[in-house]
Amino acid sequence: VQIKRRADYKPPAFLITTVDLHVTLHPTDTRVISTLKVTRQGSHNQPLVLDGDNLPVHKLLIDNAPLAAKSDDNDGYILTDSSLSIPVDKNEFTLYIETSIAPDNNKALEGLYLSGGAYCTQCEAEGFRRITFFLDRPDVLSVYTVTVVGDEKYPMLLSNGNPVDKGQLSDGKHFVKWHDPHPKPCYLFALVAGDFDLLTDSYTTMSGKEVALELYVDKGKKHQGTFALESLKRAMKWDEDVFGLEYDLDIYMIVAVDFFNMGAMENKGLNVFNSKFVLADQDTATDDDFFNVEAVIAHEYFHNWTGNRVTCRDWFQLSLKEGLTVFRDQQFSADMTSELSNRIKHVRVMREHQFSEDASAMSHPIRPDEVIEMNNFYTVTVYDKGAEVIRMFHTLLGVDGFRQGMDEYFRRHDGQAVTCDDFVSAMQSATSLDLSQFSLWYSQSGTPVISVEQQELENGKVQFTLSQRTPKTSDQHDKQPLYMPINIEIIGQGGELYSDNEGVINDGMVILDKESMSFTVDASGNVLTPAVLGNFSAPAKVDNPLSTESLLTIFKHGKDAFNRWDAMQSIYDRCIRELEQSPEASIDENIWVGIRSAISREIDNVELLGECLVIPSFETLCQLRTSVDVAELSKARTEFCHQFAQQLEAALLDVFNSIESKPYSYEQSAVNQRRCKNVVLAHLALLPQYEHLVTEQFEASDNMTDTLGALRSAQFCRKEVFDSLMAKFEQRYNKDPLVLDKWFALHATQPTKDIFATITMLCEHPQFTMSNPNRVRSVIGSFAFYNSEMFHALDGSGYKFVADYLLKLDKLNPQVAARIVTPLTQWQGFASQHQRLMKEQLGRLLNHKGLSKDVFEKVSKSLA
Ligand code: B3K
Ligand code: ZN
Repeated sequence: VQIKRRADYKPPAFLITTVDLHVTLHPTDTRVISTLKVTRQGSHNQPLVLDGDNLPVHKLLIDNAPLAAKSDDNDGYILTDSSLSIPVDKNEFTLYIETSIAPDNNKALEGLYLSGGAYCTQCEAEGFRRITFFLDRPDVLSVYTVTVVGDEKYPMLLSNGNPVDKGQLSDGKHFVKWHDPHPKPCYLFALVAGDFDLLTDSYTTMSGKEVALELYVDKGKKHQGTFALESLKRAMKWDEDVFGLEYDLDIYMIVAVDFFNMGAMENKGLNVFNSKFVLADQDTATDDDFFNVEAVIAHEYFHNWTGNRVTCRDWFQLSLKEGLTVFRDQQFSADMTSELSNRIKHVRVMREHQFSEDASAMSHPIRPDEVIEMNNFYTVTVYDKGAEVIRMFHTLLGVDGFRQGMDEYFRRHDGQAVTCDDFVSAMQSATSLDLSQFSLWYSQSGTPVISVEQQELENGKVQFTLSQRTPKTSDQHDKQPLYMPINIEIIGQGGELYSDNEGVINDGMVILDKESMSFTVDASGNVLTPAVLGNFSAPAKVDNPLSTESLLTIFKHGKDAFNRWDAMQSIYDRCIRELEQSPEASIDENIWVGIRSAISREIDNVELLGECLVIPSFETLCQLRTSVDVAELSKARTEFCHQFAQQLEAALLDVFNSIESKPYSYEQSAVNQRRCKNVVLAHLALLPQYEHLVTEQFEASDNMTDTLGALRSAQFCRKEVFDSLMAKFEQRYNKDPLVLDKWFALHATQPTKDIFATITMLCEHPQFTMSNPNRVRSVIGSFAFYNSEMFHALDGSGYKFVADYLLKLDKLNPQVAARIVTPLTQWQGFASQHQRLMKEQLGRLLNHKGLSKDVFEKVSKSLA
């Protein structure tokens, strides 16, 4: 295997200015003819070396002159399983290449493949080389003209840009020709052929241009597409309002397919989506699903500017488009739904998944330096931490400064393939702050820890010291101090806010740019509570040893709703720690008193209350501990949940009863109510006397949110109750795989001893197939990521089960296998008995002959 390094970047030796593709579809013999206009860059006499992944050459012409393969007596092309080297001395020429592929045998879902009877493509990051020979790198931009030929079975033949011609062919086939005037890298190429239901609409842009909107879904699913289409229009409007960015083609198409490795793909003018992020109606989609559909539709749309118009120079720069686009979709979602729940949602992702990535052997900066398989770097670090870095620009520059920086970015780089440094430099032009230290966020990996100390001085002064330290990571040992905006509130017992004597706190924010900094506050005898890193103003951990009293003060008086939620989370964490130390302990009555009064005070603020009543997930708790013994931590968490339900029974019941069920609508106030009610139901379900609430909600529900809420709660009820509701659910949704995925996942996350029998049963379910990533993720992925107790069972059976499965899956779909191997590679946080067993399975994987480079990269790093 070959390691690619960011430092080795070289500009392309040739450019391809235009591409003419002619694709005649066939399941096992699709013919691809490409005609490329090639120009040499600079003066050199290197051959033209194209990428091509196991492709044959049927015919090759240079300016119409045939070229044969190299032989002893002629200087022809050299074909390997990954490249095609063409000796040529012209500076400008037309290259004609005929090749062929077999979409029906393509189970890796990269390149051109068949998804449930429709042809579709996925080219990012390096899939175009599985379709035809090309300079498969993002800094080669070309204008595409594509002719798609197919039988009548596929009435819809789509590609990027605008349709310019179509017609019938003599052999019963037909064709459509597409032209995309915007030069693009080949990873944005797409082709789709199939028979779909079509939803159409239109959008008038801010300059009055009419854009046709087309959404293609499986036959019979038309009614489930309206929400996605409405979301698209909201996203188009938002990008005009907030960033002044307008759409640039006459048509915008979205196709939903069932077989897809990730969420969606932003191909120019022709997005291809996992149907999970398109189809939604009240009977089949939860509020979270609706949220995700809107967020992903927006994300892909926003890529049209941040990704397509301005793209990446090389794949190490991925966060240039992904971090920025995630930030944009987060801002959009916050505007469409609610700022608070959005922030909490995204911070949970950081704390559960990004922090664990940083603590593992896959730790990398948001701009990685070394890559074996690029697909392994579509990570929470590049995406979500990347978005947090953009958020810090936004914090530091302010709304207007950020907008100015963005305008400058587009002014300088529209139509180019650029780097993260180019982005920083555009931002730099919009601020008087010096961003050079800040840009360390791009190159330094790891999660910084901010420590807070408080020291009483004479004459009633208190000195606060903030210090930062980034623990070394597997990829980097030496760490430097980062430039961090830190939101801070200094709160007195009665809720009064204090300011500092030195004036380092500005607008509730301090800049920490050294190892440590101090400031003093006149406390005049008062107890002060510092709430630090409000709103998660930097992607860091905080070590702020506060008393329960102080945490309750933050909850009671904090200005920032996020801080209030966070204080509650710390209280729960602290209680769970106590139970870890002494399992028989009962939690201090004062805490229950505090929570009870919090509940009664906030009973009308269902949004905050709902979030505050969520106990931190097992995964989040792991990130706050070292050498986790899974059984011990689970036991303590479960014990805390039981005490929580018992101690707060009356208060929880009050909340439950105060929220009346209304007919379903997806609007924020209703979403908040359902959320809060379902959180409370899950607590009450731990008490046998409330089992009936669960079954009643299940029976009465008119929407998937409440139905699934009831099912989740039923996980805590008697087994008979759970089983019978699950059976009813399966019967009702037997024909809908996307809904069944929820059912699969609930089964796979049950912490029961017979889990392997259950999973085997799930894998034999008529709706299950290993070739569909959504199914695999819902069964095997859910088990590995979220069934911590059984995955980490100390007889090693969970680890072995996952490894066994991955060995089979890897042959079919390496990308998905490499995703699911993640929990196994994150052994660093666990106790030694876990580590040994996890490494044993990683060793088995590593020794396996024919392992994909996707899985190899993660497993070998993990064992290094
Ligand atoms: N850019 C794609 C992700 C491609 C993943 C390739 N393995 C979707 C997105 O981030 O919008
Ligand atoms: Zn993206």
